[in-house]
Parts: sequence; structure tokens; C-alpha cells
Amino acid sequence: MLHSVTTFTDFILEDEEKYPQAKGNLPLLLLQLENAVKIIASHVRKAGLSDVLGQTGKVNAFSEEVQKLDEFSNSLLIKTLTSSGQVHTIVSEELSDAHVASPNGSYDIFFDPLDGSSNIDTNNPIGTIFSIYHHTDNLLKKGSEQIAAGYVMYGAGTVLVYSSGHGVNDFTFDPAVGSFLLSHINIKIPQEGNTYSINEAYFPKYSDPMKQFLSQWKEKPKASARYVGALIADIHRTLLKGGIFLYPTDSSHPEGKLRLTIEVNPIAFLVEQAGGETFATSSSPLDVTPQHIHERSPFIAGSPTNVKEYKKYV
Ligand code: P6P
Repeated sequence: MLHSVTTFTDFILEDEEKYPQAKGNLPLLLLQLENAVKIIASHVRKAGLSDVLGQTGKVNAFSEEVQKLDEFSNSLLIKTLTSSGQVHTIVSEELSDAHVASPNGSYDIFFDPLDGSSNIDTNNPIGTIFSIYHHTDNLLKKGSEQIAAGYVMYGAGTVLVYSSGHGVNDFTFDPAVGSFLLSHINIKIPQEGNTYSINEAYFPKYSDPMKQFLSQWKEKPKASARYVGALIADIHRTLLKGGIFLYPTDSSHPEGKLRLTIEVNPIAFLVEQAGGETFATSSSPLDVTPQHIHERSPFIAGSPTNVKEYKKYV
């Protein structure tokens, strides 16, 4: 019996049929994005063997040391998305300013080409995060205006998690086929989970309510703590197993560390599409109007019961 195999290409072409009035060609944009992440995955898998490891001696928009694989991934994504002709403006973690790719492009894309890059040389999970909007001259758009978002996790396998506003699906790369194949259909986050995910080294720098929230977690009989240090890995586990991820403000990160437009909004879009809840300072980050393209934000995301409990404390 032939298994009903669905590739990412099948999926986005079927998805496109729901938007007959679409101005641009989103499938073409997504297929070019897929080509780029396949090449990135190939380099990540060989990172230990080729010269793309290590530092470039340059710093990015956040004055963080740029790893060679970061720079390679950024340049590759810009090139392949530009050649699609569908992207007007690109905002990347690795670019200080917005970049106009195609003046007639119908979409704006925000991405982190390689998130969690400190994990590269220890062979831990890293990922690409992307967020897509209809093009507008004003780039400071609320996350609720996203038309699609996703991430690719280069972990034990290469997994693409994607939503265009009708639920979340994930696709696992099959090297034998050379395509991403549908693997989790309509992901729904568990209503409640036993795992909390936060960098507790910052505990002394948290607010008192945050300290109380964390301390009561340790009283839970089934509690466990998991923290990879790569947003996509910690979120992927939370989506599938439930629980709560937190990167709150602390005295050394008064606005939080994660980037609102490039990391927080795409992930918040996916978590809410999977039935989860998210929080920034006073609401979902998707309701926040950014003041600049590289704005940082606190970010809490996970199972509804766990996030509601958090909100009671803070
Ligand atoms: P910390 C990776 O550098 C990143 O931007 C996210 O992927 C991750 O969640 C966070 O920073 C980790 O930050 O301060 O715990 O090392």
C-alpha cells in the first residue's frame, strides 16, 4: 500500500488554494526558503568537518560574536529569497538595518538565520526562525499581522515547523528523498505540562514575584527542568510535551534578551496556533507595536494552565 506521503511542497501548494486572491506567490517564497534551509542543514551536519566553524571576528546588530555558520546562513537566505522575487524587505538578526531585496516583492520577511549559535561548536540543536507579513512600507507591524511563521530545528533530525494561520504542522527532512515530509499534523500543545524551561543562573537577578513563581515549581511532585539554551529547541519540546518556557526580564536584561520581531513574534504565533498561551509585559507579544526592528522583549510561552499560573504571580 502506498503511504500517503505529503511533502512540504504538496502542503504549501494545497494551502495556497485557500487564498485565490493572493497578490504574491507565497509558495515560491517558501520553496526558496526550503532550498536555503536544506543547504544550511547540510553545512550544520558537516560543521565539525569544514571550515565554517568558529568566529569571524565580526559582531552583529546585537554586538554578539558572529559565527561563520551564522554569516553563511544569513547570506544564503538573502540570496535565495531575493531570487524568488517575492520578498520586498528582509530584516535579519545579522543585519543592523532592513534590506530591500525586490522592490516589487509582495512580502516582508523577518528571520534569525541561525538561532542558538553558541550551540554550534558543541553540536547542540540550533535553528532558523522566520516570520512573514504582507509588504507594507511601515516595518513596525504587530506580530498579529503575520501571515505565516515557522522554524527549522537542526537537531537529531531536521524538522520544519510551520503555520499559515490554520494550525501548526511539522515536517521532518528525509535525506533519502531530499524533502521535508509531513510528520506531526495539527500539533496541539498539552493543556498543562510538568516541565519548566528557564536559565536559572539568573535567579538572583529576577523580580521577587518571578522568584516565588520558580520556587513553587520546585514543590510540584512531578516537576522537571529542561533548558537547551536554543529557543527553537526549548519551544519544540514545550509544544510537543507541554510546560512553560520563560525568558523574562532580569536586572541584566531589563527589556528581556529575545528579539521581538525576529524570535518572539514567530514563536508566539506558532504557540498560539497550537492552542498555547504567550505573554510579554502585559499581554501576548503579538499585540505589541514594535518601536524599532531590533527591539527586545521578555517572552513566556507554553501550556495554557502553566502560563495562566505564571500570570497570577507576575
Ligand atoms: P541565555 C540564543 O543565543 C538565544 O537567542 C535563544 O535561542 C535562547 O533561548 C537564548 O538566547 C539563551 O540565552 O542567556 O540563556 O544563554
